[in-house]
Amino acid sequence: MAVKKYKGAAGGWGSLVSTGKHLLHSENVAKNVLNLLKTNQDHGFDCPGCAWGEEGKKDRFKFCENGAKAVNWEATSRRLTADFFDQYSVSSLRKQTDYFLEDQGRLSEPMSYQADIDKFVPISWDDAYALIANKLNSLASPNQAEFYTSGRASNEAAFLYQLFVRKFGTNNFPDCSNMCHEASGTGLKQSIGIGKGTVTLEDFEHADAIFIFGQNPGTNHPRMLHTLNHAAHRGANIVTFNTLKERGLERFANPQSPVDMVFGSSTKLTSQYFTPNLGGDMAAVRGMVKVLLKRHEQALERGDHVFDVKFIEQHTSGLEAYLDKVRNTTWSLITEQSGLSKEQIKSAADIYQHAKNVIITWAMGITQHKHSVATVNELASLQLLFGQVGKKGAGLCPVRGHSNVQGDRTMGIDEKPNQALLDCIEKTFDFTPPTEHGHNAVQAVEAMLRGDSKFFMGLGGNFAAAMPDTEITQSAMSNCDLTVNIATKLNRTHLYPGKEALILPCLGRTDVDLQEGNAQKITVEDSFSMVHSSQGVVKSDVRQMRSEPAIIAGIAHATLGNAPVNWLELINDYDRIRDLISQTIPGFSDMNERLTAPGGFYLGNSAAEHKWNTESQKAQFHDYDLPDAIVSASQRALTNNAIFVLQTLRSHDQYNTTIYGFNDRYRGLSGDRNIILLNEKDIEALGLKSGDKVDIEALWGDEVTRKVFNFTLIAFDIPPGNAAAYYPEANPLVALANHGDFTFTPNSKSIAIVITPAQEQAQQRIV
Ligand SMILES: Nc1nc2c(c(=O)[nH]1)N[C@H]1C(S)=C(S)[C@@H](COP(=O)(O)OP(=O)(O)OC[C@H]3O[C@@H](n4cnc5c(=O)[nH]c(N)nc54)[C@H](O)[C@@H]3O)O[C@H]1N2
Ligand SMILES: Nc1nc2c(c(=O)[nH]1)N[C@H]1C(S)=C(S)[C@@H](COP(=O)(O)OP(=O)(O)OC[C@H]3O[C@@H](n4cnc5c(=O)[nH]c(N)nc54)[C@H](O)[C@@H]3O)O[C@H]1N2
Ligand SMILES: [Mo]
Repeated sequence: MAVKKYKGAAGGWGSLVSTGKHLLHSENVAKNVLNLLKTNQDHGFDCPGCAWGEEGKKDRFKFCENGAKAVNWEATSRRLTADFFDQYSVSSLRKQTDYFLEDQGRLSEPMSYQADIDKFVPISWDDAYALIANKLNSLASPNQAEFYTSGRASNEAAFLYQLFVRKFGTNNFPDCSNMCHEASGTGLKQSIGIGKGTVTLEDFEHADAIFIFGQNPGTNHPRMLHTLNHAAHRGANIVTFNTLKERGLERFANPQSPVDMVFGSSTKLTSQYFTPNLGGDMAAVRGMVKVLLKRHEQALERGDHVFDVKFIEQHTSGLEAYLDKVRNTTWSLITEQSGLSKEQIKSAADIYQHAKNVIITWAMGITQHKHSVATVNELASLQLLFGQVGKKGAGLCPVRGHSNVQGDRTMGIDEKPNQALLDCIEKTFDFTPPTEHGHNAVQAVEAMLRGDSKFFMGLGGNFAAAMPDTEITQSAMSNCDLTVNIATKLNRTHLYPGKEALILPCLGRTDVDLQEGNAQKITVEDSFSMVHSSQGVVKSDVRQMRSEPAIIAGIAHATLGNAPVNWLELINDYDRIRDLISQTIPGFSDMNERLTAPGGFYLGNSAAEHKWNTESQKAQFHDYDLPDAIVSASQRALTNNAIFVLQTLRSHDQYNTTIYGFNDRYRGLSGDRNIILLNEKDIEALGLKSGDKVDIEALWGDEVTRKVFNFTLIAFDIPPGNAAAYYPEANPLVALANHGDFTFTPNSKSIAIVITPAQEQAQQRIV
């Protein structure tokens, strides 16, 4: 384990060196240089990295360092074949790291699990489809099957998947969004009547202030740094609320700018950086509103106003109840919970008040807490008070994770579908889809554990590693009769097979997808509701890989025959799938034609047009109390104050559960992922020192012991009482029942833990 403070700006030469290393590691250098030049271009593919949008400009390079890692990781020339599976039993593979599993290369033939020898052996595609169809058709109820989706699936794949599953008869659609931005969708729907962000990329060019909450764009949305860089150069204020001092939010050297690269110059991005306690953002925003409310009331006495009274009058409902709640929230609670002083909160309020146009962005630091929906409501309320929704340069911007997670939901991957969508499906396909709500990700695990659900299918992703309570989730998988994973790379989920199991190898975003000799394109929707096409460019050695739409169609055909569509015909030309999407999904009329426009087409946003699809038909203020403390007074007393709130987060060298390497460059950490960051004073108070090995136990009020062992303690710039460790290594600490109000999103950023010196006899666990 090495710790060395990172002194440079984000981006810069470090990014280029790292991009080069990952190119070499892919063993496909020449091809991948060409691939990178096609990333996010009109006739290329959508970056399989994040869901940030594309700027319209004709830049030659539209990829970032971490997008490059994603491309190289997928477009490797290494192939995982039956020989590999013959060498290793499943139990022996479990002892390997996540890095090892994925680094073996691309899955290249369908494999089936043989429990008697504990190995995967080859199976033909037809036999695999038949096995799935037989299992599904013999279930006592369609609700005994779970159909997971990870957000990389294209619109075409997602549309076919939901159609197949609904015709089969269930709404059991657990998806990665359940662990991710679910609270953004839920909270925004309650506040402004649509569960998507209201801004477009162009709005960033007109914002005077950009407030960034709980997000680490330097690592997770690096192309956002270019947008912030432009904004900072224009003189816009960037205000950051992040529990950690993240380098990527402080300074940026543009790797695509010759001046920055040659002269070593960089731009200061954040003008004010606040480090609230984990889960303290709602209190911080409440504090800002309290400051601004007082100023507004003083202004009223002079016959003036601070809030946008006209907007409030015309467009909103619930103001008085909300303001009463703000008045009644005490400063002592606000400062205690946020960990910020009244002065700090005032200075944030100053910037907010004096900016004409404000954008608020956020990600997992806001959405993975118990009170995430209420926090999203609070962010929306602040913007509504100032009419900062639906005007140029302003709005609400949840920055999505997976490159098509927003599109998958639009296509109907939704365990709680609205009736309008179901009516549209019924109209196009002439069958009545199920209306009963299905399982989200947590409910799916619970149902599999109980034995109520007997079948699991994953369209991408790494369910068993991404979900909390690792051991429990893994045993839920093993409890199934049949598990099926459609995947590009081997991962931990595949190592927890049901009684029977299949791994089905698929093409990725970068691969050429040939059907009937013609290259097909797919489509995705970014964080800004832009739908555009993506076409793979790598003519790789595909062996037996099939495209996701083809696999879904094959399974659907085997299970349902030609109902409600001729599945196999659709696959010959994906335009046919898009014609069905046009007929079914609102906003997608003439999809094939509109896709020909450079950059694709904009879906629109009702709130941005000041149409409020809420119950009151107005934008709605919500008057929640601030949440209970994450750590209770009795827990504090019981542990003699040696209790911390832990967040689990991403390093610079990973994509969710995919580990590219061990260098968390901007945090200056390398070599090890089993680490925990703590304030230096907290380490001292524990009687320990940086570098010591510790065991970490979660405090959750049930019988289960949740513990990870031999983590290295590291002193870090983090507020006292707060801690950070990597996901997925720390996932065993999150109880399945520790989830967000209204959403069931695991509270991956608020886990009460105690830390003790590592026991000598402690066994190292592999997560
Ligand atoms: N390279 C790369 N890109 C990715 C991903 C990846 O793993 N690798 N994952 C993709 C996915 S699916 C997603 S959802 C996004 C995730 O993007 P992020 O949300 O940026 O991901 P996290 O690493 O979880 O980072 C959370 C950030 O919020 C801060 N934070 C945590 N809790 C709090 C809090 O309570 N308050 C405040 N103010 N700050 C807090 C943390 O310090 C950290 O900087 O990125 C997407 N893009
Ligand atoms: N503790 C903790 N847990 C978390 C989080 C956290 O911050 N903390 N974050 C949560 C979040 S935000 C998310 S989104 C989830 C992510 O959960 P998932 O989306 O389930 O996980 P990923 O790691 O993105 O999935 C990686 C796998 O996807 C497969 N794959 C990659 N590309 C493709 C493709 O094109 N097609 C197919 N079919 N398969 C492909 C590969 O086999 C790879 O191993 O994890 C959540 N879990
Ligand atoms: Mo995510």
